[in-house]
Amino acid sequence: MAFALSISANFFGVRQMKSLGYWNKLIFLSLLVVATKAAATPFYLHDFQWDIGASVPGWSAGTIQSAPNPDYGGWRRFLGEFSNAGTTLSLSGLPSHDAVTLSFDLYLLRSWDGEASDYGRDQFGVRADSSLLFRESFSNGHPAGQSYCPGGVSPCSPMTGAVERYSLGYKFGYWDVDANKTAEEVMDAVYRLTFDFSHTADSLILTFFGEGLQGMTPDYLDESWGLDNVRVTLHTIPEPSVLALLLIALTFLWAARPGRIGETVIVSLTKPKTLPHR
Ligand SMILES: [Ca+2]
Ligand SMILES: [Ca+2]
Repeated sequence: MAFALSISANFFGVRQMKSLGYWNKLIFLSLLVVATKAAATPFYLHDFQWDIGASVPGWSAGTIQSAPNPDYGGWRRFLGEFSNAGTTLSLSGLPSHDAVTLSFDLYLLRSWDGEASDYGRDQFGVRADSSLLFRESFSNGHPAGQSYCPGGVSPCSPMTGAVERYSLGYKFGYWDVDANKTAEEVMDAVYRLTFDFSHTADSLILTFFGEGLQGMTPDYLDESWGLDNVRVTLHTIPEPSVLALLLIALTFLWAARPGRIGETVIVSLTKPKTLPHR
């Protein structure tokens, strides 16, 4: 038995929308779907604008730091500073979900050497539970470049893909690295990273780590990193009923395409056809 659905192009006020044009309506609906995902409430969100030196619940290491340069909104604080050991964020009690979006700002401080064979490779990575999400080298100036080259060929120039360069105010001195350079100079970059991955468990451990870093001693601050604006958002694949509603909406838009206003449409799973409105 064929399933038939009859709708009118006048339904849902399509006459009021027709001035938008068919493709504009389709784009509008698509944007609505995307916006629904974008507007999802984060399960975890932290900007680390806390008191300097404070630890943050859920994180295995790191304390609140304040960058030497202020941000336009006040003093820029973040979680850091880390070397190779890094830190983990442990989340539990996650509601039902099918996928996760993780995003954060990565602060790379001082002399990251990227692909250099002498002082590198200097890499940053992320794991979700036991799965490796990301591991790339970064250069804050070393001409060997870096492997993180979004949309380009690796290796690429230092700081490729950074959203900020020399903005945080962290200085590096060439005390015993290069006798020709004695002055300190600002050397830092900020990257905005986002990862989408499948995940259904009710707990999640996110591991952030460094590799190949010289590290820091009290008298020699070489290269380190920090995290800011960490956001974890959970997503659920739409239920079949939601997909059915979307199918009806798309069918409605098809019916409302230019020249079809006022017609009645018969949708059949076995033999789709249209009938003129009478
Ligand atoms: Ca912050
Ligand atoms: Ca290094």
